[in-house]
Amino acid sequence: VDMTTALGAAPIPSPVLTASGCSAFGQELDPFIDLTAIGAVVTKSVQLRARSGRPTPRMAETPSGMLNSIGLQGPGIDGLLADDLPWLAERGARAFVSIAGTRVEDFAELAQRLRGVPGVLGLEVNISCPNVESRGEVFACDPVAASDVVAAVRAAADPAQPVYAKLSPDVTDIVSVARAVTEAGADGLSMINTLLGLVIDPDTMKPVLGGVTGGLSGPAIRPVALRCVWQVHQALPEVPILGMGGIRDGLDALQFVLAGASAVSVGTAVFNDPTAVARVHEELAAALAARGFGSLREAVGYAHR
Ligand code: RRO
Repeated sequence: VDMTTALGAAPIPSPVLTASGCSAFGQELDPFIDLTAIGAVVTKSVQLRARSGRPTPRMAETPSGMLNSIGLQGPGIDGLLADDLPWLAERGARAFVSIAGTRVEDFAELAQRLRGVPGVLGLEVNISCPNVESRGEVFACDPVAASDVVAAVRAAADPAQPVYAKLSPDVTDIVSVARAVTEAGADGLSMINTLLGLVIDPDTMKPVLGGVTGGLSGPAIRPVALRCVWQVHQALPEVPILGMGGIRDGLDALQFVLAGASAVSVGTAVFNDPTAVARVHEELAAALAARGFGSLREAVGYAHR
């Protein structure tokens, strides 16, 4: 099965990528998988300045998924450019860099700083982190605010680097957000970020997370993510979709492809299995072959036809 796909114009040998936030900058997975064989390492969202994030505890497991309130912990763009991106480039791994900010200008400056950086395949514009200081900072919850960020990033970014907008499931109509950011210049869409949730400890009778609410990931959100991919592909069939949300095996990934995703990210599943990204690639290839597909491309959106 021909598993090649593309993010924008850039061809990649595998449609299976890491998901932002779950494998840092790839270093943690390097002992377990060949980072050059996966589609790309999607990095943890980077901001202009280094941040320590929200108070701990900031991860909580539930029977159906994981809740996090990390709060954008990270090295900042200077650290990313000095250490993490050279580390990936030296190994020949492709980086899809997630960028985040609180102002439109922050996003534009980050895109500017990443122009022409070796190994940087493209940008994932994180306008949907649920763990920000105010809901007003979740640009993806408002089509106009979301488009302003995407337009600024597209204008500032390297023309050779595709710009994907990462959308939030916490909206009433994800298709209108998808349409707005696409019209603003997004080359593709990443769906979905985590779903806003809460866990209370019955013993302490208080919220488990230091940040109170958090983003829910893992199997619990898979049908929500799949529904988002389906609705957006139905409305905007020409727009490439990087699908994510609870994918842990090849048949999960297959569902996202059939719904319209031309690539997928594996996030929470790596915590149980650090080989998950490579394993999902093999299982997806086998699942496509077993269903008579000669290539991944033939299967993208098949469930709509
Ligand atoms: O760092 C986080 O708290 C975080 C981010 Br930036 C995000 O986009 N999604 C998420 O679940 N957590």
